[in-house]
Amino acid sequence: MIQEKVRFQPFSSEPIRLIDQQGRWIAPFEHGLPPDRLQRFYRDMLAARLLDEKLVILIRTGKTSFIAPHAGHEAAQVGIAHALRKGHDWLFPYYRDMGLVLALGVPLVEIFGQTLGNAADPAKGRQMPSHPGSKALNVFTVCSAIASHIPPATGAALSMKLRRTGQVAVCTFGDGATSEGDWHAGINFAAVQQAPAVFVCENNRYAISVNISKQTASENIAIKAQAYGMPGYYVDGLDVLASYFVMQEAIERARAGQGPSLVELVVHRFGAHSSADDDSRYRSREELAAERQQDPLQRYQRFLEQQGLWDAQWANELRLEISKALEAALQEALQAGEPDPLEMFDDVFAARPWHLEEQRRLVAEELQS
Ligand SMILES: Cc1ncc(C[n+]2csc(CCOP(=O)(O)OP(=O)(O)O)c2C)c(N)n1
Repeated sequence: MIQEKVRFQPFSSEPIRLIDQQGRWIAPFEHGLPPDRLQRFYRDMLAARLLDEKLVILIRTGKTSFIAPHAGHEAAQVGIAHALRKGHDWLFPYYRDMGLVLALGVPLVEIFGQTLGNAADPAKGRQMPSHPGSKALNVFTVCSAIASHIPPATGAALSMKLRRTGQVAVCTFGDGATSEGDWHAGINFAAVQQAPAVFVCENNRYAISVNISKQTASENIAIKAQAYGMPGYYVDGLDVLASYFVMQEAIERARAGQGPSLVELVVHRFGAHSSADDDSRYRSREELAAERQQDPLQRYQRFLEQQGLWDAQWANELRLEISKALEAALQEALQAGEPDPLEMFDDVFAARPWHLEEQRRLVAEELQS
């Protein structure tokens, strides 16, 4: 029964943490996870980091037009991905979740296709990069407008409840999104309806240049849940196992019909907000250097080392294997070529109305001349 598994207190004054900076397990319970699962967390975090590095190369070499770096969010994102039932539950992500969709199993070729906006993109190159989606894996396609996906996540969760599917809708967003009206409307309605949703804030304490101190006067984000009548968990999002176990508890709670939760995963944003931002104009390099000392990968590496599950050779081989997979997928995506320009008239409506037919014909003529 879910009650027997309850481990975490909502509204704690300190972030929930299971592994300390030195990599020691500090929780009052056994993690109980097999070695291959523990190593898998590391693998997925490393893959997320290497994907981020690859995206930086793609923007610097002009092969893509936009990126939203996710380095520093890996532990949170991998924790979320592992707590979901992949392909069964639904994920409503935001633009900084490339590490999350990768850990969830969205194929690298699709990720790069979307990044290049070419024919390898299942969404036909229509959106800007960092806007993935996957029908096969129940990943709701990212929309740029922050918090606009919160009411849809609530609606999907309500549908899951009414149809008794046993699914859960997990919805992620940044700290800036919590100031949007849609955020409040969606979360309130989910609580009123006791919908099986989990709302997850990847709090990196910046919304572009706006520091969290200018975003909210609340003690933290998790505490906002109190007003809506749902638990709010304040978690160290640089700790992959804390992120995983708290997410798992919130998801299972929702699945058992006990309603939604708000989970705040406190992370760092190591990169700029996006490729259109120069963060040195609003945060000091000293602040960033101090944050980099708390790299979530290194912390988890220390934990694995203490468990006898990490050595340099294994990690090097893993790095090589992932790098090769990234390069192979990128090459495959590059070879897909440009999408058919006439596809821009498809999917506006299920069927093309007369005026889109007309415009399509004019463009086709133009292309032929
Ligand atoms: C409704 C809306 N307003 C403004 C923007 C412009 N915008 C894009 S990202 C962003 C900051 C979001 O910050 P946060 O939610 O903290 O997420 P982070 O990027 O830090 O992960 C803003 C204001 C937008 N995309 N949508």
